Amino acid sequence: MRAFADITEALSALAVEVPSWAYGNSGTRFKVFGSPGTPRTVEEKVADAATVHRFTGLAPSVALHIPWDLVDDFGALRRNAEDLGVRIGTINSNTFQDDDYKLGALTHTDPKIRQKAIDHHFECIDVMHATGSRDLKIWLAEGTNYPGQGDLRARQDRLHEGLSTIYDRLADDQRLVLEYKFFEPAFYHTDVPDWGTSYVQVAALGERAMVCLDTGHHAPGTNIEFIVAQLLRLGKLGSFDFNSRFYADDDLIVGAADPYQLYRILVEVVRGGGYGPGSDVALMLDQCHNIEKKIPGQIRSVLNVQEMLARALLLDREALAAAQEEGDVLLANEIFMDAFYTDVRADLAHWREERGLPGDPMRAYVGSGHQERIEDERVGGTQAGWG
Ligand code: PSV
Ligand code: MN
Ligand code: MN
Repeated sequence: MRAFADITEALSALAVEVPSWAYGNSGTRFKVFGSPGTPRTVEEKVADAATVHRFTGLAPSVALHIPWDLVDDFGALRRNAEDLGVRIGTINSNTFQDDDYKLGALTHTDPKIRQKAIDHHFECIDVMHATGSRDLKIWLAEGTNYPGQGDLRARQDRLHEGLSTIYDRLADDQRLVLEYKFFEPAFYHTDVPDWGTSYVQVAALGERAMVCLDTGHHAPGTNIEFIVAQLLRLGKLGSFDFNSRFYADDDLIVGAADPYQLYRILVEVVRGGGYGPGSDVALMLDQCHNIEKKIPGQIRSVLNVQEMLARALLLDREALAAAQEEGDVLLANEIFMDAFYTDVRADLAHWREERGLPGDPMRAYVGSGHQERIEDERVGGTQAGWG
């Protein structure tokens, strides 16, 4: 196995984008619990993201969701973020909370509704210009509930047409990332259910259209690291939405349900050149904190990514490759597991302290009094966007 000293420089490249909606109140279909200290404005969500960055050094950008995060002046929001030491990252569109989209948005049979959905994406691109964002992330809640309800193939054609129109509107330094999800809110079929469909759709657009992989959007048992390897091989992995799940799209803290899976994914990211200088894969969180405090929930999340990344970087790739070449099944697996089982927490604490960060960001946050302060100051925080 490699020594921790060999990976300290590589570790410095880690940047995990946090979602603005992680700071709002969220819940399930059954209940949204309000929590004290919840942001009342977009500016306060950005401030919370900046707090996560201040304690960890790992979260330099925050993703916005439009229209949840609509403000009058995105230029001012951008400056405000920069003053706090972070920047505005991915802009997420939203075509899932408008009655007009009940039967589809970009795939709807009515051209007026399709145009409305396209116009919404144009508005998102305007926001990107003001915020300096690179990525437009599109997740479409489109699909059908009953066999026969829609023409599956015609819907793909309309999807292509809509995506092309949106893609053509992007500037040369902007990208479109298309997220897939195998079910929900539609239950019979989803128009972008899997990486293959997302790949086919973005490949038809051009070089700056990529796939977004949300770790919670697969059927149980799916080998996600294989998808990562394949998309990197094809040069089409644009971004991740990290979270963890036990059953469905649970949006729990990344690495909480299955840290080994996160390790396996990050091994493929590193192996495929998806991390570090020269890579433009965006590592993002897409999570909600329904019952736990939100800022420390996000701190825990970015630390989990860092911890599993450190283990992935510790993997002795040369020894692994040699064992694979030899066909030594057990040795190869042992080498792979050795890095996973390495407890890197003390080394990471030291690494942080050397960089002027708290060795234990979770305890430092609790000790800082910040949570009590925002709970006193903020009365009447808003929901994440749902419900
Ligand atoms: C959909 O389940 C999703 O993962 C998409 O990324 C959305 O933008 C996000 O959740 C927030 O609802
Ligand atoms: Mn997502
Ligand atoms: Mn999701």
